[in-house]
Amino acid sequence: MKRILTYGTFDLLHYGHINLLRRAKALGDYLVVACSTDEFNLGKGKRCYFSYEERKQLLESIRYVDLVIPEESWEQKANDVREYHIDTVVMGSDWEGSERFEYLKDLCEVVYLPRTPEISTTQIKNDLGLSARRDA
Ligand code: C2G
Repeated sequence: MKRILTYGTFDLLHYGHINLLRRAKALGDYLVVACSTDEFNLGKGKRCYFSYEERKQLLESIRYVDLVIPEESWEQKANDVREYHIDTVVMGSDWEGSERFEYLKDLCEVVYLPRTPEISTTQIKNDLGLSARRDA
């Protein structure tokens, strides 16, 4: 049983996210997705359109996803790899070479997959003239 782990915000879930999750799952048998909490995002100056609970619910409905856990800090990754017995951490290529992930190579395989071009949460928001959720 090869266990895969990936991290992300996954706001305004789109086909670029799905492409990443599908390819990540194809590398193993069990996919854990660490979804960033609203508090963690605020610390990064990010406000999501969907709350953590809403983003978690969307991720749990995806056939490739086996478990969703909260991403609450930059520092939790090594513990996640140990706690969930992870063989491979997978991220999109925008993270390639980042020290946020490279150090995990001492613990597990780290794989960067090509990003899906021409789609992003930011682009969707810009195209729709959205900033943050109106009733948030
Ligand atoms: N992604 C992709 N193609 C896109 C958009 C996103 O492959 N067109 C990938 C990203 O590379 C990432 C995942 O989908 O691996 C989730 O993307 P985001 O929700 O934008 O995640 P991010 O803000 O990069 O958060 O600790 C790491 C962070 O939680 C990552």
